Amino acid sequence: LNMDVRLRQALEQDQLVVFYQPLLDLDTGRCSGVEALVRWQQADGSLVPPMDFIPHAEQSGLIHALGDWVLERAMQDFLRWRAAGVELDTLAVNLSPRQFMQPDLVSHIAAALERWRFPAACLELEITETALMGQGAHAEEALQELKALGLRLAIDDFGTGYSSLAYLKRFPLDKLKVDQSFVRDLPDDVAGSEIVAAVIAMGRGLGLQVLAEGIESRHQLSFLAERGCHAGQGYLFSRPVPESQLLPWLENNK
Ligand code: G
Ligand code: G
Ligand code: MN
Ligand code: NA
Repeated sequence: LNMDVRLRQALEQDQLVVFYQPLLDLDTGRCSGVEALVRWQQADGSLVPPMDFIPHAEQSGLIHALGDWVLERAMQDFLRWRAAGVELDTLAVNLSPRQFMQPDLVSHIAAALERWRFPAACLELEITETALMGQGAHAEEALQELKALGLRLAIDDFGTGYSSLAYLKRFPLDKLKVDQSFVRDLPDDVAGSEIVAAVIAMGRGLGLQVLAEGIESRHQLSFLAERGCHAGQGYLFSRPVPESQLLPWLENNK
């Protein structure tokens, strides 16, 4: 069977699972939220990473159904944690370029918020720079409409896309997620360190929250915290974990 058919079946037969990776406030060390990251669970229990199927879903158009599924599953999980008394402010969900181009994206998201009575201020959509570019006025309009729903917007993989910085002035953004490629070699890599420090300063100056991705070591963490990075995410804190492991992790990391 080809990938497209198998993936369609996976969606229908509930073979996709959403993992969650904690987002940490670097000032307080507190977990402020999670990023939802989809995986495809095979019959033998093994997990196919999103890199191996998201591009196919993008090509076939299945990304719309898949994206809706991830969003709604993640919303339900998040509401369940909150009902259990866990204080989380942020559910971050990735939007692929094709999802972002979809003309009825805004009404889709609005309907999902409504359906689950989800607090819009807790939802953060992650969009890459590349997805925003080459869309003319559409990108700005779509972002304004999404903001009008009350949710938050983050630039994912910041610094790696094909874009100019001009969009930072025009678009109603809330957060920059500094790509892990800049964080990986901190603090030894001089160029990388300068770039990260400058991005943090620029983000702060623009009133944006700055989150560093891919934090794996204490050295990276202290470099980032000293330079005023607001938030972080990475294996140092936690890998993306299945739903069942998130509450125990939160309990152990209060
Ligand atoms: O999960 P990993 O940990 O391997 O994620 C790899 C990539 O897959 C990331 O770039 C992430 O943005 C993307 N990704 C993960 N989950 C989703 C999803 O639900 N929707 C979209 N569009 N991309 C996702
Ligand atoms: O959406 P985005 O492209 O930012 O996806 C984040 C990706 O980074 C996912 O594949 C996630 O599993 C991965 N990731 C998260 N934390 C770390 C980390 O500390 N190190 C590395 N190498 N990858 C990470
Ligand atoms: Mn992301
Ligand atoms: Na990223």
